[in-house]
Amino acid sequence: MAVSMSTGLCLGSLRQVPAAARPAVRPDAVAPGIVHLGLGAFHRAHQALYTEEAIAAAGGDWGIIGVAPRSREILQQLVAQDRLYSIVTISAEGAFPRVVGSLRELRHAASDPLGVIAQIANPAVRIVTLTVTEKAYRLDPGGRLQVDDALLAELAGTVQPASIPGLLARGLIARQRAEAGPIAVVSCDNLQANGERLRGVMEQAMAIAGGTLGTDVTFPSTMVDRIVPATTDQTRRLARDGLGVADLVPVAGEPFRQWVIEDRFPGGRPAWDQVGAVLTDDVAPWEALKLRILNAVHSAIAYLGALAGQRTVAEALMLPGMRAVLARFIAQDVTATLAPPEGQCPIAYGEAALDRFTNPTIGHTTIQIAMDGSQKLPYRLLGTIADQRRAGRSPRLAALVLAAWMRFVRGIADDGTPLPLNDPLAERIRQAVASGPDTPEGLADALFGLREIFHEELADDPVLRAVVVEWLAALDRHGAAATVRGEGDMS
Ligand code: CS2
Repeated sequence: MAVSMSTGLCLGSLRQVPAAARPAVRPDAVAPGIVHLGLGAFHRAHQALYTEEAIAAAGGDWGIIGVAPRSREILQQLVAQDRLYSIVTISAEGAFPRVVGSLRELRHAASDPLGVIAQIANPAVRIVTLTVTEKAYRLDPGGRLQVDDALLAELAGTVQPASIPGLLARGLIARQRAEAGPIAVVSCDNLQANGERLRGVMEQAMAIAGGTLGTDVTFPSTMVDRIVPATTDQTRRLARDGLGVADLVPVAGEPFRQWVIEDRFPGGRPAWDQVGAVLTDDVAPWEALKLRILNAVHSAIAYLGALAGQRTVAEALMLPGMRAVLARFIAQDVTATLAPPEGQCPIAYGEAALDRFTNPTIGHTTIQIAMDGSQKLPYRLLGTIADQRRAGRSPRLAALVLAAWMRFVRGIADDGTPLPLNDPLAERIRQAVASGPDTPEGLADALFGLREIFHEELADDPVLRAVVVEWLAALDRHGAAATVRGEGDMS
């Protein structure tokens, strides 16, 4: 049967989708059990998929109530598709879309915060998961919640909550009042000790809101991993070609995926362990391995690559010397700071991550990864640098990555093209950069002075400053490509 180009993905058109690409469960067939905050591509390519497969494998009322904090567009498109969307798995073998059916309901926090609060307080809901990115946790470098007037008003209940701590605090208080039972609140963001940090944020937020965290609320830590580039027209084309119907909101992902979860779910959980997730009692070594190797290398490629005019991660990795420099960064600077999970070798893990990054079909852009550096680098890079400095060593290549970020936020690529600064601290960073002379020393002093990013320990470290200034001078004189090539030759 010829399929008209205008047929859109929805329950009614599933018959036209090849059997292997149909959802493992139907969104209307599963009762809700999870509220998820943050409906971005990563959640849809990761936890929503694991959850769908877990329901298909072992049952359970674990349908997801997906909450978009701000963007209404994604909600409208998902509603139009009966909450169905596809994941296009992309590799050298081709692009394979599959429709996912675990989104049971959808909510928009910005226009309906009370609806979200009511769902957090719903006894049927026993898990809240989050993919809201680092900045939504509002942590300062000391790990404290940064409270401003707007958040105070949200927590005092004088305005409707818009922030994640505000929504969660009001939701958990409503849940206590409703005696709705135990719940696990699970951060799936790239923060070291993400569970503990979220607990810390919520303890402070609840105290301000006049509540306390009950013992029936747990905050399991997790390590999540899958490369999910931004959806493009090409993703939509691939989805339509494979499905035979048009999906307006597909997500693309690499074949690899990993989820390590601390197993503390007082209200139960989906059988994620039956579909490849690792349930354990200690996630910290996994988080450190991933953040300090995979994510740090990703950021290194993003900043050095963007300075050198490279559009994608795979292209940037082809720069002569790049892979050698990154392998040395892992071996010389990162490995000594890790206590890896049993059976894991950081060097081999790093090689596998670099192999994943070379997948040319993924098209992950350097600019996408470069965003929010002020929020990402503390977890990915500054911990490594601080540990190395405490041990009396000078982590040379980690300092190169830091210098590359500093050059990047200066806003000009090596060929003179402007670089976008997409960061919650963009204004502060711009002011700092403009406040000093445009020299390696001036740039280093201006940016190390940002106490929102750098602890005193690093900001006032003359050894670190000297090596960063040296790299800034090299990047200034030779550009990123030649600096990397020169350093790579030394391998
Ligand atoms: C990336 C991550 O955008 C970024 O900062 O480093 O999103 C990365 O792709 C994922 O963490 C991989 O699991």
